[in-house]
Parts: sequence; C-alpha cells; structure tokens
Amino acid sequence: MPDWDLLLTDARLATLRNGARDYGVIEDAAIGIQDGVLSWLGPRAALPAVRAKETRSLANRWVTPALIDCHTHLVFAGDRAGEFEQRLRGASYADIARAGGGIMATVRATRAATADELFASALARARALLADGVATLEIKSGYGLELESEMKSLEVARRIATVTGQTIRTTLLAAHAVPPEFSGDADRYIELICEQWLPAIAARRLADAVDAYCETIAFSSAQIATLFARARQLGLPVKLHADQLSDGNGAALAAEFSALSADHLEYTSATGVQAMRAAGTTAVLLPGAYVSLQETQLPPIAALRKAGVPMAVATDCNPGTSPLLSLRTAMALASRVFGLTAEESLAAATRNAARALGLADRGTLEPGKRADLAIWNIDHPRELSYWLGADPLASLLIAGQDASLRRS
Ligand code: DI6
Ligand code: FE
Repeated sequence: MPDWDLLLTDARLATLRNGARDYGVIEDAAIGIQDGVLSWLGPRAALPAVRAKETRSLANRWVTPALIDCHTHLVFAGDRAGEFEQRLRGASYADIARAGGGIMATVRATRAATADELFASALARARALLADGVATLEIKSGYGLELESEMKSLEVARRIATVTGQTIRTTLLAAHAVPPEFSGDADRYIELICEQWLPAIAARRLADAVDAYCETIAFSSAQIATLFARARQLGLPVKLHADQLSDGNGAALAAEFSALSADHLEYTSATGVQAMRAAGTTAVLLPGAYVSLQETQLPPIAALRKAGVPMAVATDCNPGTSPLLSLRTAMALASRVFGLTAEESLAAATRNAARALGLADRGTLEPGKRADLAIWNIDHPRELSYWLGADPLASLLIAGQDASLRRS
C-alpha cells in the first residue's frame, strides 16, 4: 500500500452511507486520503499501519461529506429586491411578470452585462456557498435566452471552478421563459434551441445537462418533450422545474425521459411520484422558493418517502423567487417547513444531491469516494439543520486540498 498524503485523526464521522442508520456515525475515527480520494476510514483502533506524509488531529470535530447544491441559478446580473418589496406590498409574482418584470428584468440585465461583470457577482455567490460547506454546485443558464448570452453564462459558470476549486456542473436552461423576440411563438423558440443551440452547446461541452421550466406561464409538456428528446439524442441528461405552481404532470414528464431530477414538485400527484420511483428520478425540494413565494401547497413528502424516491434539497439561488445563499439554511427550512428529519435534510444536501447531479463519486464518506470533506464545530450532525444563521464550518477539503474560505 502506498503512503497516504493525509491522515486525519480524532474525528467523528457522519458517513451518510446508503442504508446506514443514524447518519452512519463512526466515533473516534480516522481517515486516510490518497490522490484526492478517501483510501480508508474507520475507527482509529482499526487503523492499518500505513505511513502518511501529513497527519492532522481534528480535535474530535465532526466530518460530513462536503455539501452539494444541486439546483442554482447563480449567474445573473442585477437583483430584484424592488420586486420583493412590491410583493410584500401585495403584488403577485405573475402581476410583476406581466408588467415586464420578473425573469425578463433579469434577462435584460444579464444580456447587458459583460462576462467579467457576471463572473464577479457569481464568484461572490459561489464563495458564500463555499463558506457554508458547498464543494459541488450546479449552475443553470436561463437569463440570456439568446445563444450568445446563454453561452456567456455557461462559460462564466465554468470559470468559477478555476478560482474556488469547487466542482461546477452546468445546465442549459434556455427553456426558462419565452424571449421577447419569440413572443407568442414558443414553438419556434423551442425549435431553434433544438436545431441550433443544443448542437452548438453540446459540441463545445458547455452544458452537463438540460433543464426546462414546465409551467402554464412558461413551456408546455409537448414543447418540453420535443426539447428533451433532442437533448437525450445528443447524450445530455435532463432535469425539470416541475409542478411548482400547478400540476402540469411535470414529474411524470421528467420520468419519461429518465431525468436525473424533477425539482420543486409542490403540486406533483401520486401518479407523478410513482413515475419518478420507477425511473429512479431524484426529487429536488426547494424550500427557499416555497418560503419566498409564500406558497401554501406542500410537496408530497410523505408519498415520496413512502415510495423511496430519494429527496435532495437545494438553494434554487435566483434573484426572483429564492435569493438564498446558504444551503444549510435550505436544509433548516426543509426540516421546518417540509418536515424532513434532520438526517433526511443532511442526506438531501449530500448523498441525494450527488445523485441528482449524476455524480457517483461523492456525497458519502466511503473508501473510493472523493475526499470532499466538511469539518464542523458542532456536537452532533443534527445541528446542521438546527441552527439558523450560524457559521459552524471549521474547514473544507476539496479533493483532499484545503479550500480557501475567504469571502472575497
Ligand atoms: N426557478 C426558476 O427558474 C423560476 N422559479 C424557480 O424556482 C423563476 C426564477 C426567477 O424568477 O428569476
Ligand atoms: Fe430554479
């Protein structure tokens, strides 16, 4: 056996291993890391006789898999705090959109911004997530709605990884809203995405997946089926904003295309849940949007749990419906508002979030997984969903390397 690069001792592990009970806890544990991967972990008493280039005591701190934010719209210009105030005074999300605000307001600002401007604001947001323990995040386009601006957003998203060391998974969300140039002709817009944009973006490998907004105010099931068929043909997996404001049969549509995930799901029916179970599609719950929009229809948590559909939780960070820059706050809200147990919330931001991104190499602490580790100043992992507004992260390792947690 070769030497380890790093040996961590005096650790308490929440491994979140699939099927493990009680967080998969291992007390008085050690971890061996080699080439950015977990070589060994277990009780210190069972530690094999292997030399390590560096040994660190964690002074009995807790270690969990680093957090994974599997649904964000992190790249955008401007903000919509003005709309937030309007909504607090009684205007609805739909009223504001009809008056030219909403997603379109962000599209205008994002089109006008340079790549460097978009990069600077998105980087600050990625660093806020990093300081919360997030080593992997998904970033969607969808505020460009023209090929050049969508590519600009995806390139900016990719660039963040080179500075923060985080893994960034990019998703093309061109089917987020019908751009003004195609007003009244969503079919023709979808056709353009299928015929020109998807092949161009696939050829440049700018997107790891394709998403769409299935809603009466956005795109129909038929339009999304056309888009998804083309994406799958080009080898790109799909995911869907499904059943957030109404039951549009979005969960079943996502399942039909073996989607990695169906997200939101407030109005998903029992049939939708069964379709997701059969397809192995992960449910991504977004309590930040639920709370910000003051929704009252809860996603079918009990049915998802009973069917064994894996549940993930994400920030949905976006300027309109979820200006949320803390995945732990999303976990805390998922437990309080959606009724997830603290263990379910932690699994939702680690193991199941990895699944929602199709990443089999992370999300739990097991030999062979990436050494993406969050080290916490807490007395029990349940506290990760318990505290609101705390800052318990002691340090973060990404592929075995110390991440810099400075915020600017
Ligand atoms: N995700 C989205 O893409 C939309 N809602 C959501 O939860 C709209 C985002 C926006 O208003 O900018
Ligand atoms: Fe979203």
